[in-house]
Amino acid sequence: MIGPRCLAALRCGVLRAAALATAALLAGCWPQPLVRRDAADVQDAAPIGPGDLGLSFLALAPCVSEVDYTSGSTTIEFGGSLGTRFSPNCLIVHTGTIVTFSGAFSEHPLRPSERATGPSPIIATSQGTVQQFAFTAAGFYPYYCARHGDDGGGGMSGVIEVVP
Ligand SMILES: [Cu+2]
Repeated sequence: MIGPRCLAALRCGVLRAAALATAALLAGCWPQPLVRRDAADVQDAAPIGPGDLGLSFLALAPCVSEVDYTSGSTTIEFGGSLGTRFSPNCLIVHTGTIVTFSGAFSEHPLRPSERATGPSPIIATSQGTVQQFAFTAAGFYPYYCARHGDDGGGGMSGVIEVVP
């Protein structure tokens, strides 16, 4: 005997599967997970690892390889003795992490990149020396210095990768 709730769940599951299959076919990449891709990413589309929710690695300049990313510290320092760079500039964190940017924003105005995979928690900052942003959604969040970098990942720039 199948109850109405079970039937609804089955129908939902079937619809979801059909939608995923259709989207995958449209993307021309069945049966790989659905991800936003660019040309560089095709060469490196390996999954992040166990527990990831279908989010595959996305090569975004200047962090074009998985080995570019460092974990551990959640503070990104810049300017001063570091010069015109962020350290680390390619940082991987789990969802729910608060990342701290530390340096002179007046000399290195921080900007979120348009290339982010979703709404970026990074807010344009041009004053002060410490700013914190909470990353609640998995994805890739590039950023750059408006004076020494650019939105394409050139110069003083970086990416924060957020995994579940
Ligand atoms: Cu700068």
